[in-house]
Amino acid sequence: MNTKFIMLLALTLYAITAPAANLTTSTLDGGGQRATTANYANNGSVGTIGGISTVVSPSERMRHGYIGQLFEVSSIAVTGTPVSVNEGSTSQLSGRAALDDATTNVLSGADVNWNIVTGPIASINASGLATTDIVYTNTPATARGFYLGATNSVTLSVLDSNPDNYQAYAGDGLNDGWQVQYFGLPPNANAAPTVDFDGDGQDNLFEYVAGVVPTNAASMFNLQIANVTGQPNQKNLIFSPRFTDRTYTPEFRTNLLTGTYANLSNFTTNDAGLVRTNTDLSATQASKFYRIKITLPQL
Ligand SMILES: [Ca+2]
Ligand SMILES: [Ca+2]
Ligand SMILES: [Ca+2]
Repeated sequence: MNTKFIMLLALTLYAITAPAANLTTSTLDGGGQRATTANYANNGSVGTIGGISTVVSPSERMRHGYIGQLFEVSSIAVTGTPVSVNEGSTSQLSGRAALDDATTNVLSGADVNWNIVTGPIASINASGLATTDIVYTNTPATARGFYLGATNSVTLSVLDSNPDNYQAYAGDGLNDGWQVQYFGLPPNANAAPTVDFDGDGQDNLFEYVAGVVPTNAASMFNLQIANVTGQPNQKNLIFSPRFTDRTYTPEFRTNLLTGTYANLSNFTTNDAGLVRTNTDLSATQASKFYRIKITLPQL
């Protein structure tokens, strides 16, 4: 009988402490005895049957080895891992419960009932795994957890990790947030890259790369070619708008019917606000045609 009793206690102890093996235990009653002979001494113990285990951070406090524990939940705190989560990805929701006897319990995602309050969360399964929607810009999303009468919410930050994957605006080479800004939520055929919605001769793709407004015909990329006073072998290429996150490469050709554009090599650059002036220092050809290549590194 004694043997069976001790084994049962040991199993009980293991089941309670196993999830937090690094906890420091205070023993209420070691239950051991000291046995001695002429040659040796032995301090026997049936183990740390009852005690309180604590972790300072994150706060955790458990009482183990008792036959039962009467408590009420004072409050819960819930979170997501990660809190900043990519669109179309997952965040594991979980929580902690503060009990009225100063115990703090860890709550798995399955311990808590979850509701989607607002924002791009597609679903939360029975294990508390939240799956986020596809977004066109970084968007907050809030979930609420319920546990034994207590409730708390967590706000995830759903990251726009792919700028060209949103519904009908996906995969067209235009930043979805930019399309929503000017043309509203999809679908809207006017937001397509080849459309010149404002009729200024520059299509949406060009206006996006150039950084101008696609719904305002007065907003467009301008390039002027001007003489340089006192320098007959130079020409000014004056263009705007010019932004620091784009690369502007002046190109030229000497015949519009044959040949291709080549990079201008001998020129200077001067910026004044949104206006850039490239001065071609070798404008010696009888005729010379210029264009500016604009490169936007990201969508
Ligand atoms: Ca996106
Ligand atoms: Ca797009
Ligand atoms: Ca246009």
